[in-house]
Amino acid sequence: MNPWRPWWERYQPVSYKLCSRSGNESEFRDMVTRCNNVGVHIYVDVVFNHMLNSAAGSGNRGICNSYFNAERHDFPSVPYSRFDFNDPICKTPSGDIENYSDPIQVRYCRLYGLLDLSQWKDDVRSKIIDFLNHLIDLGVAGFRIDAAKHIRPEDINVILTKLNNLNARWFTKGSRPFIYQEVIDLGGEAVQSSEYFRNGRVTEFKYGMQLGTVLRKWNEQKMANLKSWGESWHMMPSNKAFVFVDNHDNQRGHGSGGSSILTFWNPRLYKMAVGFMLAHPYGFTRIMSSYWWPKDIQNGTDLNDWVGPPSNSDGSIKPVTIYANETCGNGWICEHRWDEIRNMVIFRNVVYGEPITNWWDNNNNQVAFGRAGKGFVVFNNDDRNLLVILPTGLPAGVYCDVISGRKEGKTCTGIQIHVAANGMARFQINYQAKHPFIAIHVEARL
Ligand code: LM2
Ligand code: CA
Repeated sequence: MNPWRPWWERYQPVSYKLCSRSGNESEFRDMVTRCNNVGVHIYVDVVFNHMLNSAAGSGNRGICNSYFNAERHDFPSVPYSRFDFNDPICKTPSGDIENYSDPIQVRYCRLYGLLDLSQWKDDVRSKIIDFLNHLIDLGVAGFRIDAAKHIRPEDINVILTKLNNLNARWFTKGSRPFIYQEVIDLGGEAVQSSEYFRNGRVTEFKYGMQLGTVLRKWNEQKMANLKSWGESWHMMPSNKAFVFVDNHDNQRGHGSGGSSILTFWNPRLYKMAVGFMLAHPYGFTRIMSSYWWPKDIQNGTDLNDWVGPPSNSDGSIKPVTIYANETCGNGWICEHRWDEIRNMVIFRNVVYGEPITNWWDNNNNQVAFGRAGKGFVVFNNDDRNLLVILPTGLPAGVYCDVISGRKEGKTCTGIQIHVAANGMARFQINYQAKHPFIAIHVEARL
């Protein structure tokens, strides 16, 4: 393939066999079992809007050696044939989506030339349902529905109603799969996120774009403006929103979001953005975990935006090295293991369900807020030091800042914050600090 083994080959399926260069079905089953046994749930990125590119030719090039013939629309491993695709319905000259103001094109034409499946047909639906139910039976907890904008919400709905309950070996009887649909809606197109609300959560792409803009201080934005963060920033209702600072597409210039998106390449601002996201109650949050690639920006685009995960010369993926300090190596970034991010995930769980209280800002880029007596955060994204005494709403005590360190038994490896009997505490953040923010919560009290 040209380019060689791009990461996006995964978005061009030729079968629903569970086998990729990440492993085979028994390895997948083993992973799901081991993860579920320690309380880590797995959500599968499922691609059923399309198969591979119409110009991909024919052969047995799939990782599982499945035969396909793109020109004849023949995928015997599923099986799908010519009658299972939308070509007769799409009316554009190219057969591709040409105009996003026309919902018919968006749903029934080819996204980047990818052969577009007819999810309105029972035959196609039943193949998709069998595929998803197989994953559910193996123990997965839910799905990311790739390219949901290009599938009618009513077709997704029919598929979802036919899904099995989650595997009772790990989940409460009667549990339903968690669904998040990938719909890129920045406004101004025919298809809108709200059409998908009844099916589950929907990706809110404005979130990372706007938060990146604020932290970069572009368009005269400042963190103080985040006081109203949420629906009033033209974002969907919090209980529908699936939010993230970056994803596998927009961290490398694909998908949507553009240059304001923050990623691990900009770790200081990135940690602040992820920290803010996890501290703030809006939406259902996802954190990214990445691999390194040889980014090569020429005239504003990355020539290596296709490069897949760290691999050997035969294409096999390199294992994740885990160092003594629990971070990753061998090309794996593992943002989810960075102390500040991991500790903010704990923060989010500790303050879950509590509203924002005690908002403070300096009318610029120094802000602070609490979560109703469970936690408190302070950010300094100004070019000047911060020194304030603020009401935190927290019970009196000595707290360990989980950004500069962590609580280990009765001691704190980072900064200690003294909350007085009246809830007041003194915060100092040097603007040149490695991580210019502080987070304390009731589970990190000394
Ligand atoms: C998604 N959401 O709706 C994924 O988040 C995104 O990563 C997928 O695109 C997309 N849908 C289709 O599943 C990726 C990648 C594209 C890539 C496609 C198909 O962002 O760049 O397109 O997967 O592999 C590639 C080439 C493109 C070519 C296409 C078809 O980059 O130039 O278009 O394959 O051969 C002719
Ligand atoms: Ca479609």
